[in-house]
Amino acid sequence: MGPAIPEPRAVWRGVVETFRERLGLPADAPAVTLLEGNTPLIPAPSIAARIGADVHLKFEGMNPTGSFKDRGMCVAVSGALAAGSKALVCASTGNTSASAAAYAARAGLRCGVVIPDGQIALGKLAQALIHGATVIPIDGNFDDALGIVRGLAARGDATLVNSVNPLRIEGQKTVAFEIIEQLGGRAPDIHCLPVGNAGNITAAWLGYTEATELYGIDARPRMWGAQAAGAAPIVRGERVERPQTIATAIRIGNPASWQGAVDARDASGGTIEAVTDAEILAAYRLLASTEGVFCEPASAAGVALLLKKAEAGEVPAGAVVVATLTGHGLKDPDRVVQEIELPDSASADLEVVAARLGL
Ligand code: AN7
Repeated sequence: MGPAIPEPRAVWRGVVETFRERLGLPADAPAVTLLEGNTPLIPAPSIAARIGADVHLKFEGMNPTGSFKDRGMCVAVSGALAAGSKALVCASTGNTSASAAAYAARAGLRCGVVIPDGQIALGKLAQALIHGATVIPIDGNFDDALGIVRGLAARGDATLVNSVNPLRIEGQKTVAFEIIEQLGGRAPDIHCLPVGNAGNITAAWLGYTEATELYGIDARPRMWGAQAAGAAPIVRGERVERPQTIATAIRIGNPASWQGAVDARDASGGTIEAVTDAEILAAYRLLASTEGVFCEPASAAGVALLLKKAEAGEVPAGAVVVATLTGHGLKDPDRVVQEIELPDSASADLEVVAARLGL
């Protein structure tokens, strides 16, 4: 007899089955799942040492389609199936469309996607197309696209799966449950994350709020939201007609969950502030080069804000900080190619290679 095959260490059944009691789905809703969720909470010792706090990265880029959207999409698509819907629609800066397309393929539903032409990172567009979505690029921005799909959904033609669909928020709130479990039964002191359409900050805050009852914990984090300086309507207190930023995921001028973000900020004693593209890219590079974690530019915005506030002396010593990294770095190959220098070719010779390596 050979050695015994070990039991699986844990059986993860995905967001819908794990949290079904708390998601507001009809009891007979099927679970459409790609086993999303259960993403790692990765310690960030280098950033921690730099700012004198206990920093962890909730790497949502480890979800099946490479972003946090899967956490809410699985619930929204499960709900759409339960309701007898035949088609999904969404507007997107990229990740929502990738996720919607994948879950639609899984569920056997049609998926229509409306995007701002030329403003979607290549990896995300490729995902939407390979999963079989019908993609319509428009000569407008995300906010225009959202207006169009809201209109389609209102006509009853398809289920809207942007985060204005409450089931998206229900699914995304589960990130807070996982963080509390992964921190050993406590909430962080501070939770940093990027803010675009503002569904995610709304959802995370809802999760922490529910967790006070679910887990009997009495502390919720301060929510620190980061908007890109060229797309910072909540910071400025007014719509931005022509949002601009290299962080295309959060190039949004009129967030649908604006009020949810303001409520999360105020109820948590937190803040929503702007970071420049240069600050976003510095955090993006720092995460990759010192922590070994490669996220997409928008995902680095929360860390950029953390670094900025640490610089200003606004991060209490020893604070437990969680930063959500919302999407994987491979989503946006064009950006990373602009940030690196591609190496010249060398002859296939050991000595030449050794010399180039400085070995
Ligand atoms: C990587 O895909 O809005 O504040 O249409 O892709 O909940 O909008 C994406 C948003 C942060 C902002 N990080 O989250 C879309 C879309 C990444 C993102 C955000 C997005 P919200």
